[in-house]
Amino acid sequence: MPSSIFKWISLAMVAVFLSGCGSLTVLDPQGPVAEQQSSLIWLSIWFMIFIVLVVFVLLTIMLVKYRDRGNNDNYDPSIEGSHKLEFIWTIIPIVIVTILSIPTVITIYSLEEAPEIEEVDAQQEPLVIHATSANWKWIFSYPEEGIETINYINIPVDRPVLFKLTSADSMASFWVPQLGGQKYSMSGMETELFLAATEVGQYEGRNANFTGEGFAEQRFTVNAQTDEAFNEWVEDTQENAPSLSEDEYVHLMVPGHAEEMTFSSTHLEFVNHAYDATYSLEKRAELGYEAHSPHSREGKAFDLPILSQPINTDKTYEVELDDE
Ligand SMILES: [Cu+2]
Repeated sequence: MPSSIFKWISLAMVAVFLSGCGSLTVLDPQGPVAEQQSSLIWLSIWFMIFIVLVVFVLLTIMLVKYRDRGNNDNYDPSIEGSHKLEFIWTIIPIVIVTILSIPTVITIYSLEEAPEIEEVDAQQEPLVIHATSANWKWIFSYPEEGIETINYINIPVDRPVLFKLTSADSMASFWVPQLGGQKYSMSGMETELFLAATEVGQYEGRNANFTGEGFAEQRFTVNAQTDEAFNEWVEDTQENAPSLSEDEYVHLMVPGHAEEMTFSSTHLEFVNHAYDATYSLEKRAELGYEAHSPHSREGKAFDLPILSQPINTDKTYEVELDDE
């Protein structure tokens, strides 16, 4: 019975779409940047649904009205040189693209500015956080506060955050779906991204650009907190967290994962990867680490380290190389 098979397939598809993906976080914005992006997505979707509907209605009319009725004596299929028709099918796509591009361009330009937060009376200066990607972890520096975190950030709500993105090695993509994004981070340069959260909560962030073996776990947590909680955390970190030595920092340059860490100083004191694209490669070489082909028949050359606080600087990175 084809119809009952069709019914079961549809049901299975609904189940997959509802369960597998979890919630569509992109369409659940928790800040002004993500809100602008999600309204642009919805605007485009509704406009395109409208176009698809018009096309299908016209298709149905054409199929019914001009169907073969058996009296085709006067039918001449060769129409040529109709300026009217050519004008119509040229102008319609131009109008569609124009309607889609105007709000898109306006949104793109407005995302380059610090977002305005409607809930507050006085706009605060953006909080600056340097976000550095390194295979396969995220390093965050708060230069004004003089603190650094690995794989998580705390931010105050209702205040714009200016992320200065760069990478210690591979190009990565900084993405916090519920707050907005994404934007690429590249070594030897700096890209800027404004985000803001208007609701207290925990948001998932991740690398959205495939960078090999450990990519899937290159995630971080964004904790949006009240002003008081954030300031308390900053003070507590400045007083109680250990400082980050360069010796410890270079171990973060070795590909591998890291647990959440907190420091009372930043790596910007010894390197800013936006101005030094080869730092991580030099430091890896000093530690004895060499890149190994993931396609090697020998399997993994070494186990990826999982660094935790305090970083084990005794760890050596012995690498077995292929014979060839
Ligand atoms: Cu894709």
